Amino acid sequence: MPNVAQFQTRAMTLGRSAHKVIQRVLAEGLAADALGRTAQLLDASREVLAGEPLGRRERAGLIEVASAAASYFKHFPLAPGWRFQQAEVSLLRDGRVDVVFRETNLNLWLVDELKMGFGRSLDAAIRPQIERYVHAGTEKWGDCFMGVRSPGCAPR
Ligand SMILES: [Mn+2]
Repeated sequence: MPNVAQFQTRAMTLGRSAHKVIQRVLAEGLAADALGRTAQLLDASREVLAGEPLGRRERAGLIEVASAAASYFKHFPLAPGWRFQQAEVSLLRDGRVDVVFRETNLNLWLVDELKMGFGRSLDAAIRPQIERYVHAGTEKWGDCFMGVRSPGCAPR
């Protein structure tokens, strides 16, 4: 029976892995058809988890990561015209944002700060981080900055 610390370590590994899967699939472009998307998410999850060994219940972990990433693409699609710009962007001295998107016609910018786990976007602990990113994005892009989304990505 794993203890609480082991569960937390596993949750952090799964969260970090889901971030990487989402960033990778955004960079390569999400497959247009449902079957292609499933294969793409599972392949990316398998490759990312190869570098993040879980030690136990690896197959369950693979499905959790792929499902969390799938929930991001299902629930947080971008409007037409928006494009992935870059992952792991240093907006601040003390942190990097997970994803930056750009709308090229109007030169607009948007930041996603991904959160693993359903409902975590509403956690009070996340607010100061999001507020720092809102401030930093406004300094960098001014009126062209649309804000920060904090998508809660969970297997669901
Ligand atoms: Mn994040």
